[in-house]
Amino acid sequence: MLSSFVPKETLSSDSQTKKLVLLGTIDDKDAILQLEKTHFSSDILPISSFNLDAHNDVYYWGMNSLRQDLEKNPACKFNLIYPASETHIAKYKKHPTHMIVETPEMYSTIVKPYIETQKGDRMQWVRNILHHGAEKERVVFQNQDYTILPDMKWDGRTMESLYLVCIVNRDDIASVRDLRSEDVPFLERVQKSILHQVPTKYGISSDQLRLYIHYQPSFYHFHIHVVNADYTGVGHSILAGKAILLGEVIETLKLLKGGYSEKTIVYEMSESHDLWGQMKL
Ligand code: M7G
Repeated sequence: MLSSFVPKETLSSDSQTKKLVLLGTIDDKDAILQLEKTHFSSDILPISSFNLDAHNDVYYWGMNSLRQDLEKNPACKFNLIYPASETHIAKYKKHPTHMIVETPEMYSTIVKPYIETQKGDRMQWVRNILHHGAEKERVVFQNQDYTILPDMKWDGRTMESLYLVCIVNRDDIASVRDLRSEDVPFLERVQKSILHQVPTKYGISSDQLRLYIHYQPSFYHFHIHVVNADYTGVGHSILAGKAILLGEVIETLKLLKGGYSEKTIVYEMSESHDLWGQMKL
């Protein structure tokens, strides 16, 4: 499938994170191909040839090519979305970002009805993991509360960029807005379990894990991002205005009688988001 990809437009290109997102087609249907240059492996010196641009005293610089090997030293990680919908394309296209001040009224009149429209086909990958054994060989741990597995963003090998996604088994929590103080014991149980299971599996200490959720998320089934605290190469994913730490959510819930639906939330929204037209001031 990948070899039939015909690029037609660059959706985004980030020189800092070394990511390129292309819109193209495969058999005349839209496809999104994301490429991310992989982290250097320190075990092997991968330089195959080089040009020296200049040197001065003890300093030398130039360009080099790398010896690549698909198993031990791959050049890139790819993510392919095929067929890609208009919503997928909008998500990956660079658009200006705005800060939204969402009041409880805006949530109940604009956002909640929108979320109801997002629970269909877009959530199929979540149902596949929870109920149909998808990615089952990759599951790190599961119990009656949740399933945790490598996020599709992670290359599965570089500990510095460890990125897991924890999907809860409850389908009554579409987003943080559905959480109430009664959910605190559930969230604390999940948090405690993640902080035990992930260090056991990956040999990282529990205080080196950043646990957060997104508002707005792309997918409205409650899930927690579990990421190496040192990893900052995830763009907007960890920014204030997108990520809320799970620990903060739990502490806030202890103070809010009616839960997150009664709180004003400030967050970012891209002009490409379906809700943007209705949320702008
Ligand atoms: P989000 O906060 O809803 O949206 O997170 P975001 O993509 O804007 O962060 C959903 C998370 O699930 C993201 O980190 C995705 O990379 C991850 N994810 C999405 N899909 C479709 C899959 C999948 O099929 N498998 C796995 N393992 N992770 C996925």
